[in-house]
Amino acid sequence: MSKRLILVGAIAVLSFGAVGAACSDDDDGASVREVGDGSGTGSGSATGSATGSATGSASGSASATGSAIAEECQPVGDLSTASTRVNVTLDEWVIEPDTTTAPAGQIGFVLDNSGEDPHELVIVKGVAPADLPLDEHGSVDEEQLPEGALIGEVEAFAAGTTCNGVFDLDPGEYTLICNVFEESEDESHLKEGMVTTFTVT
Ligand SMILES: [Cu+2]
Repeated sequence: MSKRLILVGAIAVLSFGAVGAACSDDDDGASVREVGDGSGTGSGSATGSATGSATGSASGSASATGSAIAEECQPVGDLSTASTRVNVTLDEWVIEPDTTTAPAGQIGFVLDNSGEDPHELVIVKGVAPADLPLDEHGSVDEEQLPEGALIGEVEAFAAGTTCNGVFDLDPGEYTLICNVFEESEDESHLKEGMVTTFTVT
């Protein structure tokens, strides 16, 4: 009984302290304005808006750098519809399919990023590795590829995870590329060696 009374007393003191703090904040007009300017919204929702803007800027920078930052697997198509599966290991600095040929159709690329960086898979048709148009960083300038050559891609996903993409491929010669460019390290994954050829029969 006496314990409970003490607890109630403590809570009363705490609440009083909180109210006191809030009042003194209100009195301090300068600091209240500063919080408001910083978050752009009311100080009452400071936690909510902090989380929201963190998520927003993460996806924003991902698209700005051409997918180099996105790490969540974004599968392309439905792997269960693939007529053939090709397992591909992505690592520093290789792209290693478990086969270099596959029959035309819905080819499912099952990607295993066993490296330490995010990697991606870009599929280009009819342009040999030596003929790829490069930008100033040594990455493929996707806009400069011949029309129709860019078949598709599985965006960069995190190290130690898997992802997949299904692409309807006609017979022909294909080039598989990781076109990630890490600005902080000035490192083009293609230039480091993440490119290989693949034949569809
Ligand atoms: Cu890569």
